[in-house]
Amino acid sequence: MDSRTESSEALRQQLREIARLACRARCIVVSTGAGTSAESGIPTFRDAQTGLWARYDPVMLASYEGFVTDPENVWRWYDERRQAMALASPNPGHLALARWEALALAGGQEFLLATQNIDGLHSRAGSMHLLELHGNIWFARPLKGAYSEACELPQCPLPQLPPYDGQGRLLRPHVVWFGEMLDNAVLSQAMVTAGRADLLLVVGSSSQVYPAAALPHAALRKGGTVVEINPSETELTPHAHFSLRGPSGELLPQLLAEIELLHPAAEAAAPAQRKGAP
Ligand code: BJW
Repeated sequence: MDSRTESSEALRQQLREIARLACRARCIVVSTGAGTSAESGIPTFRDAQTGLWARYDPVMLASYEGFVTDPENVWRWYDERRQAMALASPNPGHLALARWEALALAGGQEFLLATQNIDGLHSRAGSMHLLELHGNIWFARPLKGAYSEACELPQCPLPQLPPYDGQGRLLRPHVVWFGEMLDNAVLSQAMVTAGRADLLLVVGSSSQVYPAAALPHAALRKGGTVVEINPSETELTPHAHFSLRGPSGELLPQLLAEIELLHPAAEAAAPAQRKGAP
């Protein structure tokens, strides 16, 4: 066996083992970051050269202080990103997560997807039990308003920068900037569910930004199994039980294929697909 065959066999064995755990788990949590959308053409933040923070200053563009200094500049950046995201489509990784969730729910398992992404691609892929920890770029809220005042802002590009609401209040993107608290209800649901997860996957995140990066540790403290999917090592790698090295648009469909071979709900959900399975 050459080393490439050996490593692809090792990967297959890991995927099988994770699939076994996925079928036995009562509660599954998947936590995604920017890398999950990379294969949809949306740049990550911290990747050298291609990451947004290699080209833009996060203090000017992703902080409350930057926004109040120059709301038009910040909105221009978000409007450009909205235009790029509007052209993007969910990739095979997003679709595999949505299909896995459907199987898990059909089998009576609890399944939660907690994403740091603001691009809306998980819901476009069909994910239902979804928490958007850092908000959603397709929504806006008054600068001095609560999270609950967020409303959809579908026009793209925006006709006026910065946008105002019907009462003349300056709107801000419905996202979470550095130094801002996450929506308390959203964060506590994510933390509590992670704490009871038998299996937690972290996909496409550098695991540097808190509190999202704390989710796998909540699972680890209660004895949950943690799996990382990422082409590179991250701060989570030393703590994860499994680290699968590669793009999520390839590895998540491979994992789903292994789950579909074992999952009791797969037969009912897709009998035609299973007939061809080895
Ligand atoms: C692939 C792939 C492929 C590539 N397949 N994978 C000092 C000062 C101020 C604050 C702090 C401080 N120290 C700590 C803090 C707290 C701070 C924090 O964690 N900072 C760290 C950076 C040090 N956190 C906060 O401020 C949070 N709030 C908070 O803690 O409130 C309490 C508080 C209140 C007051 C004061 C202090 C604390 C809020 C964090 C909000 C983050 N916001 C952003 C912008 C969102 C809006 C927007 O998009 O414009 O969220 S920043 C950015 O980072 C974005 C992301 O969601 C987030 C995480 O990034 P992610 O998803 O991990 O992406 P990358 O690029 O880092 O990694 C991509 C990965 O994908 C890489 O590993 C690749 O290898 C991989 N990859 N291709 C799979 N095909």
